[in-house]
Amino acid sequence: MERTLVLIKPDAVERGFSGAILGRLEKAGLTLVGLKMLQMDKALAERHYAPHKEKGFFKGLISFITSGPIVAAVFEGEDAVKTARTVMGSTDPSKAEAGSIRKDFGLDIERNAVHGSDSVKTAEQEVMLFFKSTEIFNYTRKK
Ligand code: IDP
Ligand code: MG
Repeated sequence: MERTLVLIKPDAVERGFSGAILGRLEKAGLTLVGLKMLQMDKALAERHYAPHKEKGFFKGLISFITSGPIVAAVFEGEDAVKTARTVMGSTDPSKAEAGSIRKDFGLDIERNAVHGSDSVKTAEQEVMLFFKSTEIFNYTRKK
């Protein structure tokens, strides 16, 4: 079954939206199979965002993502990667779709409430970066 990594970013955690965001992903049919709270250090943040290291916003992004605790979650389901990103909406909250997580909870293009893996391959790598295999659970979601 496909898995994806979700991070609830410091802006959303500190504004009390963690539960609501997890709820939206569950409501979309995804199964929560891993969950933890942590504060990313610079090394983890730079690894996670390595594909963006040449971008002008990289330094600010590292500083933001390490600025406070985050919630990391693994969600599983058919098309989990795409489903999670659809529920999250576009990167820039001001352009995100009505009813999306970023539209409702994001502040600006940087402080946009959530991260979601962008492909199945990236998801596998990102899940491993944040979770040990024993921290991911197997169960059937009931109706
Ligand atoms: P995504 O999170 O929708 O996949 P990416 O392009 O992968 O978007 O960017 C990663 C993260 O970097 C975004 O979620 C956002 O926090 C931040 N970011 C993206 N573009 C900008 C920008 O133009 N200015 C500041 N931060 C940005
Ligand atoms: Mg991305």
